[in-house]
Amino acid sequence: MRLCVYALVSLVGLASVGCGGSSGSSGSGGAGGSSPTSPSPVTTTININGQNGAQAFSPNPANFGGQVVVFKNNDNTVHRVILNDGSVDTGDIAPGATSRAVVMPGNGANYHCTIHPGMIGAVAAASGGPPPACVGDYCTGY
Ligand SMILES: [Cu+2]
Repeated sequence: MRLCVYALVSLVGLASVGCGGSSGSSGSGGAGGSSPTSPSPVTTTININGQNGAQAFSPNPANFGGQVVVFKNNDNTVHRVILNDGSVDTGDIAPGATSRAVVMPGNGANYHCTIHPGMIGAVAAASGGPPPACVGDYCTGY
């Protein structure tokens, strides 16, 4: 029994030495590999402040440096942001929550809240140019 335990301990010890070496290198490789290889994306936060038409979102229009946007719901009710062309949908954003990161079109976009269609906003082009002209529904806030 003691021999078995000793054998197990020594095996575990050997295994852990082996694992320690491999996991240490893979761990540092994973951590070190992900940060230098992928440049940290610029993420713009757009705050949801309530059902105030074109003032529902801030900043509006938003200038986003890297096309990646998150929506932070500062209101006390659920909102759901969708691009007017339907190409990006944040899903429900609970009060106090922040949406998943969504990638905006490079030429900017107009969006609205599917739950409160009077909440409208726009994001500027990645170049810093103005947002595209809003056409169709969801262009006039209330
Ligand atoms: Cu809403």
